[in-house]
Amino acid sequence: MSEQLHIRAARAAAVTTLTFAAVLGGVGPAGATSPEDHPIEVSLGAAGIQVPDGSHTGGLVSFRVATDDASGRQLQLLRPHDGVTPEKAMSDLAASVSADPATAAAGIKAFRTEADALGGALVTPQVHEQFTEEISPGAVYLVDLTALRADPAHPVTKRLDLVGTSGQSANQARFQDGMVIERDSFAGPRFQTEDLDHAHLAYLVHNESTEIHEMQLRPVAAGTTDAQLDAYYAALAAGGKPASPFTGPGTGFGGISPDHSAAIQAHGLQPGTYALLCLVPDETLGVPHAALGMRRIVTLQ
Ligand SMILES: [Cu+2]
Repeated sequence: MSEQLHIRAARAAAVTTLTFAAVLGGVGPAGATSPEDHPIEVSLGAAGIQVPDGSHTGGLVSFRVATDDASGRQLQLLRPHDGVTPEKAMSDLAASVSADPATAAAGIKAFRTEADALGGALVTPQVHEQFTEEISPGAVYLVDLTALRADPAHPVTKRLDLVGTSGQSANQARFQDGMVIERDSFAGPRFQTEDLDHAHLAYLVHNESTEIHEMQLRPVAAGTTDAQLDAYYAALAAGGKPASPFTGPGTGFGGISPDHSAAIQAHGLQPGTYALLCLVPDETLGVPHAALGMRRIVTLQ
């Protein structure tokens, strides 16, 4: 199937799934405002994870994530499956961010079977990220993945109880201007993009792969090519210490489980050249998916 045909088929499948869910869930109250206009504001930093008090509803749920940490921070949202404790899921998530490939591979594989990864956000003081998806009522957990990497034994987390439902479903989300599909290929996991060309627009991210993936945008110098990015990863794989092509911390969307979709939008992201990367470890090899080819240079206006 050609890339364009494949993207159209994937979009149709995603829309069909979302429409079906909407029919089951009923139609939202007339005149209700979109959760995207009133996102749950999350801030990450040295003081932990801050979320406003008060009740939050399930259905179409939107988060806007910010940080005051100059090095940037990464938030991960998750929901353990029935019968799995949040402690168990978080301990395997902690293993997945280990620098040891065997530990990382076992950790991410166990985590995928124990919990739904519901996305997240990589943010800097300059770039806030908003993500919107359909989440049924119940408990979800926010995890500071940056803090988890630094101190796996002491997760910084926040439980959020989604009570009731807004009655709004994913197909009532705002129009998205393009799409990023995370998919498997014979050569390894890949990003497939459609109209990913503006820094400030909204995009639909859909994971049709069998593993968890994220979508980082790391700034690189203008004119950086895919061949240069490939050469960097080839040198790393060969055990070298190549000069980093990255000129700043990553922003973007955190890990989502297979068959999940979300709408994402960056606020404050500057036009420029970026490397689109997934640094989630491969379930077999434990190396980041980016090292297996899940990377691409994009230019955003
Ligand atoms: Cu990945």
